Amino acid sequence: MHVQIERSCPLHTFEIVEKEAIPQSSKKMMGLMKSPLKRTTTVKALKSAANAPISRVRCPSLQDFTRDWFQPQIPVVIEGAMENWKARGWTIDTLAEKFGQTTVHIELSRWHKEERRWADFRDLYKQKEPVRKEELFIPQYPILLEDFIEIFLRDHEDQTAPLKGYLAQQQLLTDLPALAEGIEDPEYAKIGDGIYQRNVWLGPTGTITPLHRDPYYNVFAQVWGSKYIRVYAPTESEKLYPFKSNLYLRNTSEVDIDAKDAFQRWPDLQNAEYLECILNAGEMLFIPKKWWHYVKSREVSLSFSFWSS
Ligand SMILES: O=C(O)CCC(=O)C(=O)O
Repeated sequence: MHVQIERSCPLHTFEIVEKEAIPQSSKKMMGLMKSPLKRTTTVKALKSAANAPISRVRCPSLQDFTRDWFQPQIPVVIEGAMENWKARGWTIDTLAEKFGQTTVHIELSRWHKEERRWADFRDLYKQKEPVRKEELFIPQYPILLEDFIEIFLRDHEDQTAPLKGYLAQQQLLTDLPALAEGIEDPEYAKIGDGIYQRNVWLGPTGTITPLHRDPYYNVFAQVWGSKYIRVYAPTESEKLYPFKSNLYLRNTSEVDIDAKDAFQRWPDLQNAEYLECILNAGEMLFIPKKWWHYVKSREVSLSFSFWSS
């Protein structure tokens, strides 16, 4: 019988790769690259595996991560690198108990009947005059964390409820140092110019962050629950119908990935190659800078994203 010995990720024993270990020339090249895929072998791997699962590695050393994923700009799921995070043992009760009295800001969405999906940023900026009486989407609704948990997370699996709440992209780690004690900044997120922003994402089943891209590297850490994540390389941009008219939506695609008639509405979408994964609790996903991503929660979920430039 083959017995596989599980290796947890002793990051502190890794030899730290100094920033200068990435030669200036390749840094420059990375910036200039049109295609994020420079190494021929990788191009082949991705081409032949269009619409394929994102590769998985277990606790790569920083050198291996830098060489195989960071420098060539290829997404990868990293397993086993969050073993010591206290927050993995927390529940919504722990959060309510520790931080319940904190005012947080959530995204509040109503069901968008015409589009047959929850409203989001796309509707906020697209709203035409006269502005709807009934707002479809409120981006920063203030609420006590314990109320958010009671109203939107606890026993709240009813997908037909009139409102969905999502604590999305909040920088709570600065306001709540005790929350920051539950996690550790991933070494993988420090390779570029250092961590620029830490975001907290806490929400019920079925939250959707529509297809968009950020000007940062993202080490996206899934603490509880799981998420379906789909990513498209920057080379696919033209097939993804980025909003052109609105300044605020330039990093966002018009495409509704879940729409049954998506290929009729956005015909080039069917030619866009993507990679996908289910990101489980305890796993991190490296999303290279400017890669498009679409994220949907499959359970009550807590994630942290570490953006670096
Ligand atoms: O988890 C989500 O809903 C979205 C995450 C995301 O877009 C990000 O970290 O940049």
